[in-house]
Amino acid sequence: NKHQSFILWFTGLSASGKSSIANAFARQLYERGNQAFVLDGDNVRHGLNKDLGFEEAGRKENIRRIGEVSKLFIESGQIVLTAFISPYREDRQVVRALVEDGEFIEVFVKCSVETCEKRDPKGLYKKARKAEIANFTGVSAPYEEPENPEIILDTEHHTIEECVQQLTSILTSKGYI
Ligand code: GGZ
Repeated sequence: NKHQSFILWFTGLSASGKSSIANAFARQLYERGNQAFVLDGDNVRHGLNKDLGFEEAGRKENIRRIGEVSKLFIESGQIVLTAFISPYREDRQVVRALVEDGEFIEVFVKCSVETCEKRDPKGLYKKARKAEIANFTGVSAPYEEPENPEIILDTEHHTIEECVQQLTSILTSKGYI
C-alpha cells in the first residue's frame, strides 16, 4: 500500500449521510484488519470541542482542532475517518496542508438541501426554518461545495451500502487499501 495512514475527510450537509458511510466503512476496514477510527460530532463536539458553537468562528476552530487531532492519528499509524459538515473550503484546505501529499482524501457526500431536509432525522431543518436554530447549514449558513474532491459519493441517488462499496473500489484502485 502507498499509504498506511490517511485521513478520509467526509464533508457535506447535515443528514447527507457522512456519519453513516464513515461508520459502515470503518467497520469494513476493521474486519479487514486495518486500524481505523471515526471522529464525528458525537465524540468531538460533545467533548474536546464542546466550548464551540456554530457561528463561523466556532466552525473554523472546530475544523482546525479536528485537523490537528487527525494528524496525530496519522502519526499513530491509523486511518482516520472524519464526518463533519466542514462548510468552508478554506478550512478543509488548511487541514489538507497539515499532512503529507496523498494523506488527505476529501470525500464529498453529495446531496441536495431539499433531500436532506426531507430526511430530517433529528428535526433540525424544521427548527432552522422556524428560526429556532440560527446559522443552520443550507438554510441560514453557507455550504461551500468542494471544487476538486478526490471522491464524490452521491447519496441522493445511491444507498449508503452502494456508497460504501464505491468507496472500497476507489480506494483499492488508488492503492490505499
Ligand atoms: C449545522 C448543526 C447546527 C447548525 C447543530 N448548523 O445532523 P447532525 O446535527 O447530527 O449534524 C450536525 C452537526 C454539525 O456539526 P459539525 O461539527 O459537523 O459542523 S461544522 O463542521 O460546520 O463545524 C447537526 C448539528 O451538529 N447542528 N446546530 N447551526 N448543524
